[in-house]
Amino acid sequence: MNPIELESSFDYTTLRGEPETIQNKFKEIISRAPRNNEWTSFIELFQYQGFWHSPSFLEGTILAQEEFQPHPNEIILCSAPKAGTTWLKALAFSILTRSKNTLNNLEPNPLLSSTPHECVPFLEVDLFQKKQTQYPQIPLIATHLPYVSLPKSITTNSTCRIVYISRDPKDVVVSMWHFIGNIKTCKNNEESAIFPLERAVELFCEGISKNGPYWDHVLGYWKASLEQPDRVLFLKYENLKSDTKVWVKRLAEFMGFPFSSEEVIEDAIQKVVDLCSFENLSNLEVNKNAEFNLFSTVKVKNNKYFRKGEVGDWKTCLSEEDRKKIDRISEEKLKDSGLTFG
Ligand code: PAP
Repeated sequence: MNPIELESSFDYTTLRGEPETIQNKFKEIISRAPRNNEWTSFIELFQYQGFWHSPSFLEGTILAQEEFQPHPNEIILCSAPKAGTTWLKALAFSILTRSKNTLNNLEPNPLLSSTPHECVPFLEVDLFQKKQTQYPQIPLIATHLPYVSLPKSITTNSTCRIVYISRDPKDVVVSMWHFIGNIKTCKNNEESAIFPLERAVELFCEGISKNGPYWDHVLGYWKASLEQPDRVLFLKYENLKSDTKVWVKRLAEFMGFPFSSEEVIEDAIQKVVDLCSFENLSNLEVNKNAEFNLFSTVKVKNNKYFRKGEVGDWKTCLSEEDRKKIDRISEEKLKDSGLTFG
């Protein structure tokens, strides 16, 4: 792809810095970056600061690195793609916006009519686009950026908090393969022939996947959470699945919006859990049939973010060889870190 021909959907007119300088920086980076288009033939991945990005996300990343100024109370929801972003967005949004009335359906709840991705914008996608974010007054932003690439305004001298969600890489690669390959069932060999799962696993293990290498992404935030436990909360998708109430309570405390004793008596935590459950969200009309504009040129069907929502779905489609391969990398990469998956 010729970078000059990239059609930008970002709004350079509102920047503090010089638009041309930033655009030139982006073009310069993208013209020199290693690239790979095996996951999808229409979106190439470009390597930047050790991680792989699609061009639009990369342009937004450079804009965010130059321009983003977090609000002191901002909460940044971080994840590698397919690790639980949609769920975390829903939970954090409903924790922040909860009221007796919304939780008891006496007032409209935005999560019932908007997909979680419309409720919480992406730093490197939505903030610098021409479109308006839907709830600008709510101090929540999400990002797929690795810790090293977060704007310095977030990582240095800032009071904003970071919540990270990780997931077993075997489930991440399977989820990503379904999402990107647009393949309906992993047992259907005919469809998987479009882009074989085995090749997806190979690329993923080489570190070539959106925002990969996955293990480095996780480790960046894991280390940050050990160094600054008051600023960085590290969650696991699997724990959230098995002990949802416990972790939602912990998440609310970390975010500075703990459940009051009155709310606990009224079972508000369970109501947040139920509202954001896979079963509830995936059956809402908005998440079943609507679509949203990821970029001005790219529409995504909301139901693509709700596939199975299970722990261990990899067992239905990964070969024993691929399972061993991923587990071996996890063992090597996480050695001495104190972190395990699952
Ligand atoms: P994104 O990074 O592209 O936004 P993300 O939300 O991280 O995607 O990942 C989607 C996965 O989360 C899907 O997993 P699966 O393919 O293994 O099924 C999706 O089903 C799952 N998911 C979405 N919402 C929920 C939820 N409320 N509870 C549990 N899992 C969920």
